[in-house]
Amino acid sequence: MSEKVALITGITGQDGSYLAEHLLQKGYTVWGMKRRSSSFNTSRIDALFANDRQEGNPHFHYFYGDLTDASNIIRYIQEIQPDEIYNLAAMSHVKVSFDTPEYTGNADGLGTLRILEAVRMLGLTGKTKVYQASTSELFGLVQQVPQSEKTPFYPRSPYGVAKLYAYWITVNYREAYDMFACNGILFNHESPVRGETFVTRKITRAVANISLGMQKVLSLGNLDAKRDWGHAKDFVEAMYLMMQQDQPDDYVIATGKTTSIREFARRAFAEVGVHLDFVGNGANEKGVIAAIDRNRFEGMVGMRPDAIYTGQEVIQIDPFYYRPTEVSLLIGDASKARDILGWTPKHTLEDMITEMVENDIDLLKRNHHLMKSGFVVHNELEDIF
Ligand code: NAP
Ligand code: G4F
Repeated sequence: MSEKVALITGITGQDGSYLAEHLLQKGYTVWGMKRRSSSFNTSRIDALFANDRQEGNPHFHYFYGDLTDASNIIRYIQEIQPDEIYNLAAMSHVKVSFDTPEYTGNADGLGTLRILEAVRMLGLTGKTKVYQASTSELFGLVQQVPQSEKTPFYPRSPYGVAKLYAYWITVNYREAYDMFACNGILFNHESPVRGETFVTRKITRAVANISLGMQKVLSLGNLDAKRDWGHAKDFVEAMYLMMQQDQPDDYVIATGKTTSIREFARRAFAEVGVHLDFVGNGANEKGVIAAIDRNRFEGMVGMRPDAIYTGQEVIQIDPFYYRPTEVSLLIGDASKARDILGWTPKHTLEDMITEMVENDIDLLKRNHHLMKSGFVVHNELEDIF
């Protein structure tokens, strides 16, 4: 077993939670950086905390911090003396970055510099390895298909531009100070704990809601965009593998397959036996129920499909969700990661959609049961994004 100490920023996020579990299984001591929040936001890592009700994991610890606070970052890196830092924290929503461009630049761009600089100032360049959560958003208006480590970048959002700075400052610190600093250029990756405001989870939650009669219609933006979607569990393993190499380097992590938002929605509804037709164009396009496989619906949802009917419009376009500049097509070439890290994805998109839909149906049923007992379990204002 390893005796290494890892520090993960973004511990409360999708990737932070999966990576923490992965490293704890490998015997690491894990420290997570958590932002102070006015409400509970640790649901993804609750099982790791020790409290009055459970023992938790004795090798898991957290501290309060923020990527915009250099003094806090320096203090904790000094105290923890990590062998590996995984910088996963970010304002990670592309559309929101158009509304908060300066903050996004500060947290996602300069935040990375603060971590690298802390390692350098503290004299830890020979000890502490740094992983930077880079992104396929760097490719933006793609200059090549598929995209590899050699493809020129062309970011299309304040988020992408901030991550471009973070990418290059990581490369620069590696070259200037001989640090082990690497970029994982990860394509989109999802899971049952994906944030509810990203399109895949927004769709799978809506499939559950609509099936159980708790939502009528799902509003989406650009259905034509295509993404290379993998599973977050596979992708955190790639992060770990990059940090175990003798030499630091940058790697594209992707499945090599691309799917449109429209097709993802079609497959997610098909999981519960609801078959969609898409009619109309642009902002007038609609997803309409063409047929319902009653046996499949009852098998998956656990009740007769009384809440829905053939001809029902379940998807509509709301231009609110369009972005000022869009990334239309992402498809990655991860052959370098396959050849050097021995990494290939284990999950298929089909299995992941099944897992996400099943999870959202279960969650909704549990929450519905709690709500009927008087508990407030979800604030629907979260649906504005
Ligand atoms: P996520 O679920 O949105 O998690 C982001 C994490 O960052 C959360 O823990 C969040 O804390 C934290 N955070 C945000 N701003 C912060 C700040 N100023 N200081 C400290 N912590 C802050 O994102 P994810 O999907 O796990 O992605 C992890 C990383 O990979 C991100 O850097 C993202 O940009 C990048 N990435 C993601 C994908 C993908 O498809 N998932 C692909 C490529 C790259 P709160 O819980 O308090 O909000
Ligand atoms: O799910 P998304 O919001 O993810 P996006 O923009 O690709 O960004 C994610 O992946 C990046 C890696 O490439 C990460 F770096 C980033 O942190 C994040 O995790 O949107 C995917 C696509 C976009 O083209 C968007 O325009 O779906 C389209 N879309 C259509 N309707 C929508 C919606 N996206 C969202 N969030 N909500 C919609 O209603």
